[in-house]
Amino acid sequence: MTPDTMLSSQDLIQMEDKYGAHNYHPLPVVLAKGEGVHVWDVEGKQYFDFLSAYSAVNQGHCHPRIIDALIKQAKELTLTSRAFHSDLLGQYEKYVTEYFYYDKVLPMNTGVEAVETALKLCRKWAYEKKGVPTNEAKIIFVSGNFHGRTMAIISGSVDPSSTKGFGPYMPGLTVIPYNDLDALAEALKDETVAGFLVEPIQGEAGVFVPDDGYLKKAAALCKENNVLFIADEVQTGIARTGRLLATCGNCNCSKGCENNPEVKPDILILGKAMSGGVFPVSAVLANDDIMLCIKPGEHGSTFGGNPLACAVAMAALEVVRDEELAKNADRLGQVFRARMAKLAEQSDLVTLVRGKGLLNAIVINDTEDSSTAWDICVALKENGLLAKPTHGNIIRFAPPLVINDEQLDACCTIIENTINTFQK
Ligand code: IF1
Repeated sequence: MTPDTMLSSQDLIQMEDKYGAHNYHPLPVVLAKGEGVHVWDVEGKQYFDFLSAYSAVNQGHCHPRIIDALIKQAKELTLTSRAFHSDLLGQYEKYVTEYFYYDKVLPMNTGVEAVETALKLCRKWAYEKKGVPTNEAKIIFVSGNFHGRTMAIISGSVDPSSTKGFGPYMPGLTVIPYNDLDALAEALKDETVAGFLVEPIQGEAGVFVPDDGYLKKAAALCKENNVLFIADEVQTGIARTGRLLATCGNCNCSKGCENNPEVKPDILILGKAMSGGVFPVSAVLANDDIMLCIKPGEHGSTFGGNPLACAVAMAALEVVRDEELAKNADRLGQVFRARMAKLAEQSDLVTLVRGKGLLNAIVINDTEDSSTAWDICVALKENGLLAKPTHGNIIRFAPPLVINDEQLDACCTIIENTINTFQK
């Protein structure tokens, strides 16, 4: 069956509607090609991609070095399962643990699988190392979180669109307010607490950046109470926030280092841009005293650590380092927020801009349930820029980190013109 290239966007949308589950409400655009910061629809119209597949395409669409690695490895060996060793797994594990400065990595595929893995690892550590009574370990989540859509993970969500109609929920998870150290200190008094799971910046909630020092102090409170600090960097990691990791300090180098992180998570969760959007690759990193609590046969997955994923991920991480994407995100993120701050001053539609690096959002001056943010995104699409609202009246802007000054300038102009001419 060869794809029919003569079908129109309308034909293809109708086909998805007829034959596909209705678990999404996409913007009315049908993409057929991607390269760098651009994507094209089936009619050949070009757009700037300002979502980057939710920060999976940090390296730009179809980065040649990553695609070459994919094609080369695909001709050799794609999957062995973990019943056998492969020639790439050990090399990948060495590369990734040296890149992020941890003893070991447990390779998985999707972000949520990595989060689930981190929770299982945390519980195992609690029983084997902390001495929490069996089946009593608790893990603290924060409100506004988004860690994926499996039953365990939604059990720690407070968002009805993630939880409604999917009960009963998994026990052992408690939820406290984000960016609230007093609430964390209170929750940590419970000696059965094993871990604290947090996004350094809450992406889906609307790009909420916590107060300066929150992560560092939260990590210190966890240490004082012998609780694991678990950072979900699936969306904020891999240079997106102007640092290699959002938990890094103020350095914006594009390589892992151990000398100045603001916070060194006990368990680090990565996904999305680990592969530059070319293949599902996620990872859980930890040091031996934690990682070795999981023994042979106790966890895994068919595709976890497959040779194709290893080859793609090493190429994708090389690109981040060689093209200094963290530095670029840091610098152009400041340019972007300055332009949007000016827009907020002069427009009654935009109340503020917030974010870090090239993970930013504007807040639209309307109620959560209004269609204004959505309508603005449809207008942006007409003007050649793709973005999507998160909750209600917040529009997230997250272009590929390979964007250059001219492209960013053109995109800011598109956003400004669209907002300034928009009629509710
Ligand atoms: C969808 C949201 C973003 C994540 C963090 C784990 C995961 C995600 C911080 C799970 C995934 C994706 C899921 C994707 C849309 C996107 C998303 F809108 F759903 F909430 F980015 F904000 N931790 N986020 O952001 O990773 O299993 O998806 O690989 O569900 O449509 P995953």
